[in-house]
Amino acid sequence: MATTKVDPKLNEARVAKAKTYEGLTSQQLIDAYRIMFTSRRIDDREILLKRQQKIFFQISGAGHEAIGVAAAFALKPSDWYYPYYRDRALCLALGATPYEMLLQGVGAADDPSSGGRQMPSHWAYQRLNIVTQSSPTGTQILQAVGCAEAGLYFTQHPKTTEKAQGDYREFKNVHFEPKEVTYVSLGDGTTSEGEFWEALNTASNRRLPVVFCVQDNGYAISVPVEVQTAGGNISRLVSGFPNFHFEEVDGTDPVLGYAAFRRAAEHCRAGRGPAFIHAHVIRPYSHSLSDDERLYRPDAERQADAARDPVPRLQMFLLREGILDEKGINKIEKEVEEQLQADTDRALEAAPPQPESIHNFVYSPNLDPTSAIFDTQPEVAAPETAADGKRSAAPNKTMADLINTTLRDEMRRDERIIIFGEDVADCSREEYLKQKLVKGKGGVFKLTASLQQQFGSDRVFNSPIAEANIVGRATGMATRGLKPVVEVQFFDYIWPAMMQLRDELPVIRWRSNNAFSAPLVIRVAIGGYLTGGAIYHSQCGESIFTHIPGLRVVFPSNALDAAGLLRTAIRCDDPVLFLEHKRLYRETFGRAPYPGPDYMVPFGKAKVVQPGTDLTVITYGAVVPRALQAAQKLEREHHVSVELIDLRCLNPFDWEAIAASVKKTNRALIAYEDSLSWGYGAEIAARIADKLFHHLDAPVRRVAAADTFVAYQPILEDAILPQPNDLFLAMQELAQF
Ligand SMILES: Cc1ncc(C[n+]2csc(CCOP(=O)(O)OP(=O)(O)O)c2C)c(N)n1
Ligand SMILES: [Mg+2]
Repeated sequence: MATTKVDPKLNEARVAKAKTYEGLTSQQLIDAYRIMFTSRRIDDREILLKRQQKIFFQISGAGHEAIGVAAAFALKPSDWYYPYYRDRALCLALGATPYEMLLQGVGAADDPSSGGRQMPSHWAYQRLNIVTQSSPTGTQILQAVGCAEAGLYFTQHPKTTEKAQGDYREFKNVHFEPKEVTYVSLGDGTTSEGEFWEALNTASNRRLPVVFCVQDNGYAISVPVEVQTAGGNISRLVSGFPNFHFEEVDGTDPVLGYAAFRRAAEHCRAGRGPAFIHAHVIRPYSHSLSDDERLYRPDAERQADAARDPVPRLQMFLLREGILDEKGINKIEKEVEEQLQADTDRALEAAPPQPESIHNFVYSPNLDPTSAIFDTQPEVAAPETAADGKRSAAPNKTMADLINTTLRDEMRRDERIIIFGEDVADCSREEYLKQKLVKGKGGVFKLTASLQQQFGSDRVFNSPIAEANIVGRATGMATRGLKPVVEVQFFDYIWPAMMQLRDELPVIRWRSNNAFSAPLVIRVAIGGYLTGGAIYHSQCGESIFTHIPGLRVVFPSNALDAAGLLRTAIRCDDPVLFLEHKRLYRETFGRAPYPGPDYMVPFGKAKVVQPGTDLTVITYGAVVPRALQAAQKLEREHHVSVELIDLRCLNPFDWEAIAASVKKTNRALIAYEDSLSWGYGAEIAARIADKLFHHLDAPVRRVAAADTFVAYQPILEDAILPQPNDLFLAMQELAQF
């Protein structure tokens, strides 16, 4: 409301004395009118500019103005906002300017929401706590839940908001307000998305201070509400969620909307739980400029809507109540028009972004996880003294042990770290632990064992079985400055989170031009060779994620690398997908002594597992020990010297190590566990063929799984996944080429 210009003279002359409307003063209603009228006229102006081809897209907030202004007036600037594209009036009321909105329309470098990267009406204003939004319907809702959880966490752990040196915290400013509320809005059609229900479930269960605002204009593009929503009314369907405050309101009336939001905010701030405001609004300008609603809505229906248009309605109200006369209205409208003309002229002159800037902010510009600060040596482990006084070498730990220890060390070091996921807690019913009735679980693979008992149930807890819920909430938390290290129980079940993983988490920094970021870690148990794992417990598929810019992807093959890379993942400033091969968790291969609490391996640095001169094998994960076995056999039986490279990190990957090796051996084989076609090795093979053609004495070869699924029967599994003998034969053939 800070930017709303109000003429003081107008004020004195026109404002009716102390009368208020559900707590709104006459002056606030005048302000509301100015904002709503401005909002509508920006839409009109953008439509004109689009027709003149001066901007490239338009999405209007027409018909939704009143509820947006009501929300902004009832909530606080220190609250958090996850709006959707119809929330133009909300953003104006919170302090965004028409000029800023027009900058996004023209795609200007100075567009504060995205620097010309996002369509108009994709709001993001860092200074106003308006968090970057995207285009997929509904992805904002779980993030808003995570945002609210972060606010509560900061309230309970205020010290965590302090800056710290040497990791992501150096660059992540945290601010919060006790009793803050998170606003999230969506359309009626968007309530059909599963993530909407996942968000309500968690907000309800954890009594989170989230105000859900469904702006129901009766349509989702051309699909009417009764087709989207069973029974045609979302309020009825959600009414069973406990701890909620519910409101169903005429969203074209700012006074009623304001009262509803006031009650909702009070409920949230009192810690009673979330609120749900179902606001009935209208959509007078079709879905977008690409849509003509006359194709599916008859005139009579459209006219009935028009009769409820919030802008003329508020104008009539002000006149009827004697708050403003015609002159007063005209004055406001004239001022708005003049300002908008000036803003438009200025926005049309604004410089576009530089083409060279396209790679800026795909990753953090502040902290480079490939750099030397993430390159430390393992501490030399002290030998153990046995009961008889004899000293022996420090015990070798499994990958599972060292991942657990790394999580423990980092949680001790950084109180912003929280862990959640399916079954990761020791025991959700804390009293069983306290009474020592149970030992605790700590993950289906026990990787998080006893962390809840050590760090408390607000830092380590179970999530519902809902992978989008895990990733979406974590994204909201990380946006606020927490460091979620969440677990997806099996790679095979990561897919419900795919919208968050492709369209949200890795894109947040880039699309907001570095105004927002969400560095977090997702640990995922991956891979086969399980003898009975079958289709749904054996999948790989890492290339699907290395294909996503903005997401770091790590895949260690041994205990020491897992510890070092996980620590880098946690301390770094980017989102990281940390892939843990289930078969390697407790393998004898690659065990190592505890490397100390600061051991780190930088991203994008391969490890030469075995140096060689005749042939380069590039691999990672569970294929590393298999390739090593094959290489050793080849050396023994045929005196072929294989250089074996373990990539360890897949994005970024160590091209220098590959190039140096292939230049030396002139032969390259890429081996990976995923099915052959379009797999991770395809990219490496293409690069070698492209960049090292003149160094090659043989074609680039690949060994990978068959292009089918992983079967249950071990005979089939063996035939499907790459085995040491397959690797041996391929190496032998390539060496002989
Ligand atoms: C996940 C997803 N599916 C489809 C779309 C295309 N789309 C954009 S808006 C929209 C309709 C949304 O309707 P509603 O939630 O009622 O919001 P309204 O536009 O009516 O305000 C659709 C289908 C999208 N953006 N995201
Ligand atoms: Mg709708």
